[in-house]
Amino acid sequence: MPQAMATPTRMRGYFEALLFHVGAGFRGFSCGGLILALNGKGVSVTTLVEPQQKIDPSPSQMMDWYRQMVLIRAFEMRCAQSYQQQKIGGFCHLYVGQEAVAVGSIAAVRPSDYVITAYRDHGHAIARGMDIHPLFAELYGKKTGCSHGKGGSMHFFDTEKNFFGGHAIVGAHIPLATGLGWAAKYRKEDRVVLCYFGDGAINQGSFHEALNLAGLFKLPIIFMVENNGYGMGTHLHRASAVTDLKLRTGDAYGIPGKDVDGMDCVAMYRMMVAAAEYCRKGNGSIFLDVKTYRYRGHSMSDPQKYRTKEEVAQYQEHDPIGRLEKQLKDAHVLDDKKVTQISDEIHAQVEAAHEKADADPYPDNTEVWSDIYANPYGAYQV
Ligand SMILES: Cc1ncc(C[n+]2csc(CCOP(=O)(O)OP(=O)(O)O)c2C)c(N)n1
Ligand SMILES: [Mg+2]
Repeated sequence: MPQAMATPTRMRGYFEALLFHVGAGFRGFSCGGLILALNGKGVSVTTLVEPQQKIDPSPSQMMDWYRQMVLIRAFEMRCAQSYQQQKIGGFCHLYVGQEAVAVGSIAAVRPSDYVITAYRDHGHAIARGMDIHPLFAELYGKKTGCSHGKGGSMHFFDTEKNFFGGHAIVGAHIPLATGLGWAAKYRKEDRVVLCYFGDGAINQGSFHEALNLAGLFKLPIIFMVENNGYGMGTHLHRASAVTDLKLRTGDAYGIPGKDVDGMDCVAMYRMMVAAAEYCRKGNGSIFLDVKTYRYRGHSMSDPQKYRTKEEVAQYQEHDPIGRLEKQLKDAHVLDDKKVTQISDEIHAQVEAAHEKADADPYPDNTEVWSDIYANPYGAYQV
């Protein structure tokens, strides 16, 4: 059927779009990068954030991102192997395919900024600069793990690096991000919060409560949905009434939204530079609908009956690592020989960290009683 043909569905779409714009005319209007929102106290005008197209990352920055993405992927492939060898207990959700999101975004902010994410957290931890040995140790339940072997795959954590996890319950960490944003603003600290979550979290009540408060208090938070199209085996179109996710935050919570190509590390970086600047200037929060894709199943135990191999292959053609590799080759800073050298180095690094963690001791039995309650006032006394 020709693209422009007016089918009943298409006609209904036009009609709905017309109604939306007429409705928007009464609430305010949007055009030319401006959002005008009417509220009870008058009119507030917010300039929409545009990606910083003029910012060209240097070849050495891009090489650094390339190495990070190759490291994340090699780490994940080793995790898949270790899971099959039953070295990893509990769930294990791999980040393969989504590497450019964590790497491009974290590269655009400062070490003092806060990072918090959901359970698919391996990529964020590595992009935040965590060493991979305590990560393997955490997966294997070892004493040397970043959460003393008691958290596992979904609970990587490093407060010294301002990485606040690793959270298993869908949407539960989004209010924590609002709390981090509130703390930064209350203490007058120049920090932004990077909060990542999946498209499955968008329909949780916690998402809406957290965004309402972030919008109300104009908190410096970049809310990022890693929109990989699926919440477990359910496609976004089967779970969300409105699938253009940025429409759900602007009018509702006064938080402007943008789409970003999450398969392109450079695009991700440019958008994040602008988003962080917007937040640091005291404008409030930003919402990014980051289009990405996971190549592996939801978790290691997913038979993936809800999608075809052809669909996965289509996305793999736009692989974020391959894309950055091509950009670097076009810029003559990378060639096939160097690609092989980097790959060999990183695979050796991953194997060494895995072997070390595998040989590490398990925690003592007494560890069962520690890290249960935070008690900043000393031992509880009756
Ligand atoms: C409150 C809650 N409900 C259900 C689950 C089970 N669950 C784990 S992951 C998941 C899907 C989430 O998908 P999405 O947010 O898109 O993240 P992705 O796995 O794609 O990264 C569900 C329903 C959970 N962990 N928490
Ligand atoms: Mg998803």
